[in-house]
Formats: sequence, C-alpha cells, structure tokens
Amino acid sequence: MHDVVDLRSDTLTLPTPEMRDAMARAEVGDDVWEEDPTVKRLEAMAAERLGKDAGLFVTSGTQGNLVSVVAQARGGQEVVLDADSHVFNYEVGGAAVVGHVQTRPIKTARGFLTPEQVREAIRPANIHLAETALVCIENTHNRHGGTCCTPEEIAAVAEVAHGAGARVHLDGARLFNAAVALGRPARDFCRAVDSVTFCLSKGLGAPVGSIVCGSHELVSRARRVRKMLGGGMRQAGVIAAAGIVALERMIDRLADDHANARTLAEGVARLPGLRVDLASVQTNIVIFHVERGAADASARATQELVAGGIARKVKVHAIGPMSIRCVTHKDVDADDIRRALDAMNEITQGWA
Ligand code: TLP
Repeated sequence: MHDVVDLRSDTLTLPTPEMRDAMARAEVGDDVWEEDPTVKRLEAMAAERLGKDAGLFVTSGTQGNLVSVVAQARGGQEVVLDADSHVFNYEVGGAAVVGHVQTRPIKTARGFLTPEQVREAIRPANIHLAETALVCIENTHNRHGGTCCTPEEIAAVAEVAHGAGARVHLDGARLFNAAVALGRPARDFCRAVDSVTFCLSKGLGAPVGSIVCGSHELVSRARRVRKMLGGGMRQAGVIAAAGIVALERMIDRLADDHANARTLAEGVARLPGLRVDLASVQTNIVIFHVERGAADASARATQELVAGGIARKVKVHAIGPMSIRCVTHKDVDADDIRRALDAMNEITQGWA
C-alpha cells in the first residue's frame, strides 16, 4: 500500500534499496574512453540476454531510438513505421531534425505492421522516390495498450524488409513485458532485427537509462551518434549499476504488474461510462475510454475522472480527450489497485 497510487506511467518507478546500494558502490571510469567497467558489464549482460554482439548504454528510450535510426538511415531516406508508434508520435520529430529522414506512418490494427503492409510500403527503385532504409516495430505497443507481438510475427516482417534491402529496428522499451507475457526469452524477439532498444527505467525500475543492442558494427556507429547527441557520459557506471540490478532482479516480477493490470481492467469494465477492450490488456497497460454521450460531455467526464482521482490520491493519465491510460508497475500493489478501483467507482457513481 502506498500513499499515492500513481498509475500515470511505469517511468515513475523509484530505484530499489538494492539499486541505491549498487550505485553507491559502483566501480567507475570514463565511459567516453570506454573505461567504465560497470557500464561495460551492463552492456555485455544486455547483449548476451538479447543474443546480440554488443550493447550501448544510452540516456533514454528516445535517445536509443534516435541513435538507431540515425545509424541506419541517411538523410532523404525513409523509415516505415506504425502510425501510432512512439518514434512517430512522441520523440519530438528527432528523426527528421537530426537524421533528416522521412517517416512513413502506416495505420495498423493492433500497432503491428503486417508483412503485407511492409511489402506495400517499401519503395521500388525509382529516381523519384525516397529509398526505404529502415522499418521500425514497437513491442510492447504503448498506444495500443501494451499489446505484444510474437517473435514469429517480427521475423515475418523482417524477412520482407531484409529481402528489399531495408534494416529493422525494434523499439522494445517494454520488451521484457512482452517476453514475460508470452513466456518467451527476450532474445527470441530480437533474432530477426538489426537493432533493438529496451528501457531499464520503466517496469524494470532503474532510475535512468536504456540499452541499444546489435552487431559490433551497428553499435560502433550508434556510439558515434550518441556522442554527437551529447549522450557520451563519463562515470556513468553510477547509474549503470542500477541497470545491472534491474536486469538481474526485476524481470520475473513483471508478471505481478500484468496480473494487477488485468484486475484493474476487469474492474474498470464493470464501471458505468467506461469502455475497455479487455483483449488488448496483455501486459501492464490499461487504456480505457470515457463514454458519456456527446463528445464534449465525455471530455468533461474524462477531466472529472482525472481530477477526482487526484483528490483521492489516485493518479491516472489522460492520453486523449476521452481516453485514459493506467500503467501498473513495481510501486503499485494489489491493495493500490483496489483503491484505484474504489476511487473510480465513487467518481462514476451517478453516471449510469
Ligand atoms: N514512453 C513514455 C512517454 O514518452 C509516453 C510513457 O510514459 O509511456 N518507446 C516507447 C514504446 C515508450 O513508451 C517510450 C516512453 C519511449 C520509447 C521513450 O523512452 P524514454 O521516456 O526513456 O525516452
């Protein structure tokens, strides 16, 4: 039980006492000189888990995606991605600003491009057209409510992309959530992709950082881009130490977050005026929609739910005028889920 039930994001998780202890004791060096033993250890552990040659510690998921795009697509080339993807929607247009690449958003059913969509989107050789350099996949998918795709689905998309000479990047900010939910090793999801980013600072609970993994060649290009972006950090072992604890201790417990999300979603589904697609609740994200007749009444009700939650020390996040997202994580337990449902029950009483 926590004083405030904060369901706005799993990015709000606080480092565990074990992480703080590891941070205090971390052996460090200058990582731009590639002399920080703790960063090197974290990168090697991550690469090993994902079945790749090498890893690169970056400041954030956004930086991991940006260095991956810029390392694999030149200015004027095109990146094919889902229209609801994080890279396209929430990364401040970095691919265009820094990489001068053109993004090609494709509307998908569950957040995942199908092999047919990729085949259609890839540009043929023609003097008029931008070359397709990269296809991006996101797993789990944030805006689609934490949905997962399987390693086989990723491999099918990658086969089409590679056949056309394009590379594949996996935004696996919550890759371990997908791995735990589907009961598959994380490396299975990475086998067919050229680069993958995952976040230590979301459900895994570390305070800062993400890792990009790929071949030695990809990682050395990514390292240069990271430096260009100002992401070459010095005694970064202090934060990497928490990432090591995250990888060693925090993966299996993600199953608890998924169970809590399921309880929350099933409770929300029983409340008047709230609609949730239970089939999309596969991991730690619950997105639901507020329906109170006309759009303006629904938008007001959404605000009422957010404000009413704050008054009851339950924080949820409006991701659209009539949509709310709740994310479960290690700092929310089963009692907190009951409190969140009690609060939403009180607020929605009288809406029926
Ligand atoms: N997502 C954040 C916000 O930026 C929306 C959140 O609260 O969910 N890929 C995916 C799929 C993400 O969900 C996020 C963060 C990122 C990349 C970026 O990671 P950070 O926040 O570390 O830059």
